[in-house]
Amino acid sequence: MAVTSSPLLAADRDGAVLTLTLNRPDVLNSLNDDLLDDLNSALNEAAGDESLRAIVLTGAGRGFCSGQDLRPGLGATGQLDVRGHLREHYVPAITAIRTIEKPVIAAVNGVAAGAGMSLALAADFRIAGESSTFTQAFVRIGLVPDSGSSYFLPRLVGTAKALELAMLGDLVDAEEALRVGIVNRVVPDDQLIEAAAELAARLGRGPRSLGLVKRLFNASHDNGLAEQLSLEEDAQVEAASSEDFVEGVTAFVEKRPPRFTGR
Ligand code: T3D
Repeated sequence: MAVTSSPLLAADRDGAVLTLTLNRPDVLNSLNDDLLDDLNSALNEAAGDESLRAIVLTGAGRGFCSGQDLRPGLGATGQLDVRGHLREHYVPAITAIRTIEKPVIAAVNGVAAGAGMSLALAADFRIAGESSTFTQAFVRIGLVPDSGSSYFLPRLVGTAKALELAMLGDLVDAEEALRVGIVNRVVPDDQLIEAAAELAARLGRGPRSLGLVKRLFNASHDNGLAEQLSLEEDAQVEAASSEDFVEGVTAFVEKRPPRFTGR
């Protein structure tokens, strides 16, 4: 099944891997409502397709994503309906990245600013091109971190560093992003897509339990040990009843590599 492409969001499938490319390169892939809604729809379609087993999110051109499209300005009233806007467009997209039970890799090919950085932080893996940069740009225009940045960032880098990034809004380069734990790895720019595709293909050959790992880790920050142990029980029961568990144990006994199907 093909996931729907749109002029703002290219959806390309290669076997079990779906690559979603934000496609507004002239404005460093800044986010408007249509792009956020297309992203949300594509992820929902992907969630329903059992044969898709990993997702790469990247940007066209020299930027990953520069956050909210600021060009429309504030309009005649000088005010935005920020609450409605976040609820209707940003929250669904960020929630879709976190709740899809398939690994999502952000291949950060340039600047990730404001909500663009939030998109990258919401992913399960971040691979950065060596010239990529990250900024909590919100504060530069008098806003606060949104789209999950205030949730993901302290969990990834600790409160002290997260506050520094959020309050100063400075640009962080890829090496610094790696050092503080924003990204998993940095690769030469011209190898970024290949590196992301390789990781996605590997994850795409993984077992059904990958989605359950994501479910467990999503919950772990908000749970106490007792709740988390109970959630692990539930997830393990589900994993143990998967075809991939049978295949994993059979392959071990037969001393051969497993051939997982994601079921
Ligand atoms: O509405 C709500 O619900 C609130 C939600 C808010 C969420 C947010 O994301 S708030 C944060 C919004 N984003 C920003 O504040 C970042 C703005 N952009 C920048 O600060 C810089 O562009 C960058 C640091 C990202 C990159 O700088 P640089 O020098 O590499 O590129 P540039 O020359 O500034 O940008 C290239 C073009 O993209 C330029 O257009 P031009 O002059 O060639 O026609 C620039 O205007 C455009 N662009 C960059 N970012 C945005 C943008 N156009 C619209 N919106 C943008 N966010």
